[in-house]
Amino acid sequence: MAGTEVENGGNKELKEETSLGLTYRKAENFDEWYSEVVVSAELIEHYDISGLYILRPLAVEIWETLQAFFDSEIKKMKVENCYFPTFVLESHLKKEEDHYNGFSQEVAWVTKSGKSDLETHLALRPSSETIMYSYFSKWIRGHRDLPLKLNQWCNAVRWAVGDPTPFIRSREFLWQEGHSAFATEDEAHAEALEILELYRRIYEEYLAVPVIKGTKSEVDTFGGAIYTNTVEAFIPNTGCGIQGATTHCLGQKFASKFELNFEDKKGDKAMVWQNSWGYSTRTIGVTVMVHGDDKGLVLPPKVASTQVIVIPVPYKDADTQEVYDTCKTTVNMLCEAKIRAELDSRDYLSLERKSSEWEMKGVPLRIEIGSNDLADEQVCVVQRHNGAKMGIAANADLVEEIKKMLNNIQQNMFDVAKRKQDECIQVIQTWDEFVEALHQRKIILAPWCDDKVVELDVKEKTENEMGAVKILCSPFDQPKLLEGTKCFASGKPAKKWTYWGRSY
Ligand code: 87F
Repeated sequence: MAGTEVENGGNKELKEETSLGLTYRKAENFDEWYSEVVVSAELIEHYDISGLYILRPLAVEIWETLQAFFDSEIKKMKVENCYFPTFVLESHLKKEEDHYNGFSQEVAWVTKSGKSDLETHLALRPSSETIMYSYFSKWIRGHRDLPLKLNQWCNAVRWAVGDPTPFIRSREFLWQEGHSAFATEDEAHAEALEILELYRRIYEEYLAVPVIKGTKSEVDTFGGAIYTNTVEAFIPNTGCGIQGATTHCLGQKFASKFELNFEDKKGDKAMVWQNSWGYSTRTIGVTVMVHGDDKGLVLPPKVASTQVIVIPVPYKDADTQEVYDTCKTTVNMLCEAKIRAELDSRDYLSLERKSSEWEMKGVPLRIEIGSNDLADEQVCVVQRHNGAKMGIAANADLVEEIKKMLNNIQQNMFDVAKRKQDECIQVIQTWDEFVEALHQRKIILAPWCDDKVVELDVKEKTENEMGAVKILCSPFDQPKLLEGTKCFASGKPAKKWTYWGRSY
């Protein structure tokens, strides 16, 4: 973008001297807006192969922050990091059929080396259950080898056809995948909940995105699992739900196929209980969708690699040196207090151009310091998330003030997102109310009979009109189900409250 010349009513003008801006508006063309933001904010660059994206430093820095948090939390739980190869033998991948059949269409294969065909085809890992568990059987002998709790930070490849979306649905993504084996079923259930709570904290405490914890319906339960827990996020603009992260209780499904047996305390032969769990760079996409606006990205302070950008505003006749010096001192003061502050010292760009660039990149706070501010002994602070602008005394309290502001922004972004999510949810009782709420792009909370056939029927009935509607999850936090409540879709007795909606 730098220095491109654009025609402007006969006058050539440098584009870099104008504000950047987006072509699309979030409220009007959400999909185009999203595609434009992720590129303009320099989170990604498009790659030569469809569905693959280059993650630029801004995206990787967010990922690293989430990674640092999660990695230290799972280490407290005695999970150990490891690394298994990317390639998996066809025979291993097909060992657990339920698992393989559900996903076989998305597996990418290596079939050649140079000019010769490979004798055995190798798949690129779409997930590592089948890669790891052959070795678990080697490492688990007796009860003393349990629990075995491993995690790996890696990429995964799922060659889906259909519309790819950066971060949300890409053919290669970064994630962590955790795989554990326990002597008892109870330990597996407990871990599945403990990890889900960490996923909630990633979304709510770091990304300021409210999520709902729940269980996936039978239709969406991972084929190799006995149940799948999820944290679901909502995108108010599209009225769509999105699976944020999952923990699967695999029961003994894989264990029986991979012969994960051990000698228990009594000396009897027993089979392990397993979980697998993961979250991916999709987290970044959800954050962009929830918080972004017409000026670009809006980053929650906790994950923003630059939290405060300091911009000198020199005037021609004024003392420029003093302005620059004050800016530098301010940046140093903030950095000493562990605030991630940076100076924008580029003297070839206007204030307007710099401001819109940092706004595009979602930097939570912008401090502008000019000669007038020096005279008034203050600095001008602009908040990215709500545009609020205010003068703050440039004294010893400045650092504390900025810290407070960053904390407030983090909380405020969550509160606003939570309010929007609440507004987006509609409680319904009947089919007519369901259809009406769907037309209003609502996420629906409805009493359900818990019958798979009914879910599939709803999916089919809604397919043409507005894109198939499915169950997002049955929330752990269940509203009271009054005696005699009927399923909105089948009229049979309702068993639980369930969230329905279109989904990414
Ligand atoms: C696509 C192709 C092949 C999802 C796939 O969720 C295999 C798979 O196994 C596949 N898509 N899955 C399920 C992944 C289950 C589980 N694995 C550990 C996770 C989290 C990390």
